[in-house]
Amino acid sequence: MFSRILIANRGEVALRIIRACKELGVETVVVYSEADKNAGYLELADQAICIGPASPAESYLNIPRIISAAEIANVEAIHPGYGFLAENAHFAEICRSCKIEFIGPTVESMRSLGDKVQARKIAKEAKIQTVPGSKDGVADEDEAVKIAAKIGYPVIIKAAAGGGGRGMRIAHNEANLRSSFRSAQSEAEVAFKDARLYIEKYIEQPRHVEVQVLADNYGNVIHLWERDCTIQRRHQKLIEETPSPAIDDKVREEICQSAVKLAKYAKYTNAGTFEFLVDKRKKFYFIEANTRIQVEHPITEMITGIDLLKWQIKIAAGEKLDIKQRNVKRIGAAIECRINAEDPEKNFTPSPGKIEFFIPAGGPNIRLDTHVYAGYTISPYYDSLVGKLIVYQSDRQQAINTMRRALDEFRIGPIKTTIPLYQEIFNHPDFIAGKVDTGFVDRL
Ligand code: MV4
Repeated sequence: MFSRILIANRGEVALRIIRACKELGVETVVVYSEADKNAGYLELADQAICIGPASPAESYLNIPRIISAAEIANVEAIHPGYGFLAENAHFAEICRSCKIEFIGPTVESMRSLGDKVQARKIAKEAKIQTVPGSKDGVADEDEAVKIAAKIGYPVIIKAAAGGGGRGMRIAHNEANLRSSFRSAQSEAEVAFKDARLYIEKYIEQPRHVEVQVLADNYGNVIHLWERDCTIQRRHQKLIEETPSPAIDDKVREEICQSAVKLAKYAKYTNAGTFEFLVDKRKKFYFIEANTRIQVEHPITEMITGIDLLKWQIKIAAGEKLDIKQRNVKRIGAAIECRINAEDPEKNFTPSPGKIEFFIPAGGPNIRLDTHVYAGYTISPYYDSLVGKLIVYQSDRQQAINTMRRALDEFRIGPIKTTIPLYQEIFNHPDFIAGKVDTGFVDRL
């Protein structure tokens, strides 16, 4: 096992990594920006190194500064958390060329699966169902029109380097497709410096179901069941739950086996997630892979009893995955609400500032992953995640009841949070019935 690692991240995930390391007996070095200098979790790390100003480009995204901190602190590995540099293959390559282990998959996996056109190709080769669409990238409008004529409208244009819905367009006819293609291309070029696009048949009112996997360096791959992340707004997930209320055990087994097959075919290592869309007829299609630990990982931990962060670090340190698939049990149901410092009454405008009162939810079956407390100031420089409220119960209905109680207990102010929105959702008949699609929050 490593004796010391560096955490190249901030906020709740930095704290989550510190917690895993404490239990593993690994020393932690956390880097921070000037905006985070008073953050409480800095006290819990063995060492904290300021790497620059608030602006991510000058701190959490600044590779030379992070590598310098790692060299000075003499760490054996870097954990990137999620966001920032977590899926940056160039960063992983630099870490490894400096003889610092990057806690994540190989550079090759990050490059191939990080490119969505490439990921689609790999999935097809592995005989995993993908959404009908272009075989490769689409060079120009005319080619897009040809493919759309073949698969039928509506189609969705996506960026090969895509993320967060940028460069994504839905087209209902040829004229529509031509103009959307051009605007998607320039958007992708600006956002990712990569204008490559591909197209897929547009799946109406899909559900987003993703499968968690763990894979070691010796070819052992297991899945840890699925998470349903259908409740989103503008491509930001709000609520995640497991098991998915949208699929039965037969589909669950098939989708989880597909993820394992794909991970094995791609020679994937470390923790990863394979995302699928599920249509109204319960057919599922692979859409993309996430080569990082995800925000919503705790719900999987709660139903399986497996600590994903600890396994991520153990695998990176070269340990063998000693959990057999048949021993990955699934007990009950878990739900997570991402509590954001945003005002749901004012179109989710960010609500940064000092937290004057903070009364956490507690009691049986509740987990609260947060780095904040009364007196903490939410910075306007970073995402507005205040914490993740997670409940686990014997079944979905009990979990909903526990979440309602937790949301009722949880008091944060005077900053605005998304708690009132969740109170509404957890009393909404469609959510309670598990009958929602990706348009649910917008309609609400
Ligand atoms: C789609 C789709 C419909 N058909 N692909 C959105 C983010 C990206 N990860 C994939 N996304 C979608 N891809 C096809 N072929 C609809 C979406 C989509 C979506 C997916 C899951 C959850 C919320 C969503 C909100 C809007 C669009």
